[in-house]
Amino acid sequence: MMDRNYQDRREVLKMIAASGMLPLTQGLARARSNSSTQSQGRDQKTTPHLSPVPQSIEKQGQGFPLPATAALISGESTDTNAIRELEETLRSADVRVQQEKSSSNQSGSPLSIYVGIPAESPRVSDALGQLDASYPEDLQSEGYVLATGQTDGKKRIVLAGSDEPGTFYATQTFKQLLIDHQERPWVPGVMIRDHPSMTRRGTIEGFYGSPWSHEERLDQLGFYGDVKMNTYVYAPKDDPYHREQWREPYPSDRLSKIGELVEKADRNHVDFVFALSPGTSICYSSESDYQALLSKFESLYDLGVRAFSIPLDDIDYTEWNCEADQQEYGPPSPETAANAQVDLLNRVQRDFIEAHGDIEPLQTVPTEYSGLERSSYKTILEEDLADEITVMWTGTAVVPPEITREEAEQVHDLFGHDIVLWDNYPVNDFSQTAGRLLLAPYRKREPNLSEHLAGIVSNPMNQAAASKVALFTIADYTWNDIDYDSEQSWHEAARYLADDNEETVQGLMAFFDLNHLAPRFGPDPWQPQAPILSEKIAEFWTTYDGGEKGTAINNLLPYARLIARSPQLIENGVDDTLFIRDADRWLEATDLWGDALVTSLQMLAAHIEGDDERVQKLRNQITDRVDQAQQIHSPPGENRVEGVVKIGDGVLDVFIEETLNQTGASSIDITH
Ligand code: LTM
Repeated sequence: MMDRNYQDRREVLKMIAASGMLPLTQGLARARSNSSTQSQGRDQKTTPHLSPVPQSIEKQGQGFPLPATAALISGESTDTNAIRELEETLRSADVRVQQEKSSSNQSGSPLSIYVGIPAESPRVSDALGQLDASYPEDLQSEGYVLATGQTDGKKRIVLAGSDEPGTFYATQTFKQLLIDHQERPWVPGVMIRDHPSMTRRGTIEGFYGSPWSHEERLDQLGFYGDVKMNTYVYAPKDDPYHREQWREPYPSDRLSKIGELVEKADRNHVDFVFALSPGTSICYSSESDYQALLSKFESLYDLGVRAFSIPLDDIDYTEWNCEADQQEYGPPSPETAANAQVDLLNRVQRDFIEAHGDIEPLQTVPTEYSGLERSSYKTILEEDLADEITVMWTGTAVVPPEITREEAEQVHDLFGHDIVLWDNYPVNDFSQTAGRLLLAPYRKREPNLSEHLAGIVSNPMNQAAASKVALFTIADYTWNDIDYDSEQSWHEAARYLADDNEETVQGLMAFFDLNHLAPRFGPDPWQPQAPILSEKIAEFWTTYDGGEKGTAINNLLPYARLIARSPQLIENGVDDTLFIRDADRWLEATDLWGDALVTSLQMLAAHIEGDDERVQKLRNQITDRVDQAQQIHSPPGENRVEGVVKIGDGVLDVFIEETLNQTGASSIDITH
């Protein structure tokens, strides 16, 4: 086992930033992601922001400024994606790169960067030794060691992966490591040993409503590379070729688009998992149905897909789709459905997955996909489903209030198979989510679920780019579920979107807070609305009711102004055009609600001064803004359930209503 370093990694990062640094004068264009996020006008980056948080970081020496030239030494078999990422990072930092293969002699460059798998590249292994960086023999798959330092007057950077994805992830971390310095970017002196807590980390496009566009999917796959997610399950409920017309082959234009996705996924070390949901109409005992399923899978195999899923969620197992199944399995029931499903899944695992020999084990979503109650359906899966098949589970409910380690252990025992959590967050396809963007961080998942879960895939919103806020934090959790800090991760998500521009980060955080509510199937959300604003409002009333009315107003006013300015800050500071497009109507509503909030405080001030005329004018302005905000609907055709756009509902509107009630004889109901 690798030695775990339980020091607070963020403290180490601060120490790294503080050590040996000269005053900062000049920014550098941060080497950016391969997703569409490209920001301008970022502030000085004086501390590395490493997200996901690595398992172990140690400070090692002072670091050094990145020279203008560097020798890049890679092995013959070094991952080309890692090399591409590294070259891009170096190019953005104005470093001229001289390529060297392992066999050639050492160059005279002031900096040598070694990249590859030590077991395959002796020079990578030697360079680790020169930096006194031990490489754990048992480093897990997708793990890496990143070491920087100077010995014998020579600067060295080593990016050593346990495998190709590990090497790629080392380059992603290196990209985040560089900080701003006087003339040149600064390479902090570090020794990072890292690996993921969970094997599967990613998303399942498994919602109802408008599927993601091709552009959105390509953008997502680049983003997953940035945040070290490795799984994208293609399962959009409303793609007819995935579910209702599952037997029909994809038309060639659609197939070629999927081919592009597979390629982009490969470039980012993401497994493109193709899912087919035949459950609404399949006749389990029909050979022609089985062959239709197989030939659909084969057509995807030919495109390069090497991971498959058969989700059987949201189907009726109290009826068969054909008479032949009644003959074969008996009257419809959960048990006979389980038998038929097991036959299908095992046959695909054996005849397709194992026959090819280069495909990952099959994944499935059972019809009973939530809860922890024993049932004969689950017992049949536990006993008869081929051992290799991975089972997805959504938690104690379709949208669970939390997930504990004990529950994770129970579900593993219940199904007796590898369990991947299909987490229905931040999906917004059910009625309680109408009019909402869900922008809270990932919370209420106990640390160390990785002890019992093989992974987590998030079911995101129809709004792909807006889902990046939650997904960023889920990536952080799944990579390192012991050290995960939801608040910190949430800020890092804002920083990622804002490209480190602090004002934009502030605007985003205010906006995220107003879209924090995460509903369940029922009246009680599992994450509350606007916790930051709620706290500020509670403080406001304590001070106001304590008789310090002016102080209360002055204390809240700056935050109210930040809310009112946040749409502009975001539109100017976030270069991810897909995010801006997704958030467009919510930004428009925030503009109006923010203005109403500021005006409500001005109205209270006028009321205290006894300026009744101004109070009336401001009252009218508030009701006008609120009326306008309540006309804004979620984009037509996007979500399964549409509605008036919700912004800070239950907090912001209630506060404004209370201020109106303070200043007028008649009470007005303006709540959402
Ligand atoms: O959660 C599962 C396994 N299936 C469906 C999803 O397709 C849907 O997006 C979510 C949220 O409404 N609920 C489901 O039951």
